[in-house]
Amino acid sequence: MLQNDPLRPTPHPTTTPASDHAARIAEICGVIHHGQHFLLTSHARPDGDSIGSQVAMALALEYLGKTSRIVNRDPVPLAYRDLPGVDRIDVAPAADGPCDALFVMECGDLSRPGVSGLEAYRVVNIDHHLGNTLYGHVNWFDTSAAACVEMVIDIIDALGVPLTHGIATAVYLGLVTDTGLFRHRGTSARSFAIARRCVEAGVEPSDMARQIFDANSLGKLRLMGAMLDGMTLHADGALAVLSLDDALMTTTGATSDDLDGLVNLPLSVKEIQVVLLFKLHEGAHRASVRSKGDINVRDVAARFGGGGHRNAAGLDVPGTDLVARQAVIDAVVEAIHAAS
Ligand SMILES: [Mn+2]
Repeated sequence: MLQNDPLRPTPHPTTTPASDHAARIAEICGVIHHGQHFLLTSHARPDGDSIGSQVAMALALEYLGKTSRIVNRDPVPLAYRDLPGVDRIDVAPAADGPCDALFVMECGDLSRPGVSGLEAYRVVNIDHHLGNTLYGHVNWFDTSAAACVEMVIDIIDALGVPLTHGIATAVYLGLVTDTGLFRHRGTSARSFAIARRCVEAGVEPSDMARQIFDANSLGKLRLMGAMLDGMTLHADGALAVLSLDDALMTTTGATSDDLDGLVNLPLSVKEIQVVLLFKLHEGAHRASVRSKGDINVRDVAARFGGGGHRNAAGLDVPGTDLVARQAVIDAVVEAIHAAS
């Protein structure tokens, strides 16, 4: 590749140029071939893509005769616990012991896992979120990937590891959860090609969908009802605001496991373009934002020190009172107006 080619477009500063992807994959394969024992981690409050990426990678390493340990700060969401390989995830506050490299999947920076001791290791950073700080000794960053597992399967292919049923299941988990069953922006021909390969490797789409998406607890259903009951509309009905707190969770019998995906509920209404969910939970005041189309909620989150994707982001609310909430609501309304 011609580094100094004047005709070569200047890449986005936080995006691996398309021509570098093969080089990054080769670099990662080199790290794997030269090592024997690896650590893997991903972000706190793991989702399907972080679980799928870690398990797929661990199973590929195992196929190559390598050993690995997955360390996560928070437990695997209930709906994913019975999937193959998921039982190898250790929930621990710190990573320790020797390893040849630490794979950090799906994390914009090294604080996202919420696991201590990570700085001590040779870090391989694999991520598809805008805003990655390009930390680590090796980093591969691809915002065109709809899910981190789309990157992991490229590594697995480059390693020459076959798509076993276990790996295919983990990849499919990441794919269907991060694309919202192939509905979210970023879903591409690449996503469907990978899905096809997973199905050819024995994944049953209807069984997986039932296991992953029809696995709610009664507490979650009750929490949904209570939250929707308290929903308010703003920006002429384009913005729905939901909120929950520990008291509501106790009344409804919901647990932390039940919070996943709740923010998306109002998006099924045609007129609603953005959903803002305030969560006053376990002493933290967080907000999740989801949007449709061109409404950029990542930029809104960034104004409050948060991050994410254009259509899905999160932030820490700067205070627990209504004034703090209103500041976030105002910023979202501004983003709605900017996009219209
Ligand atoms: Mn992801």
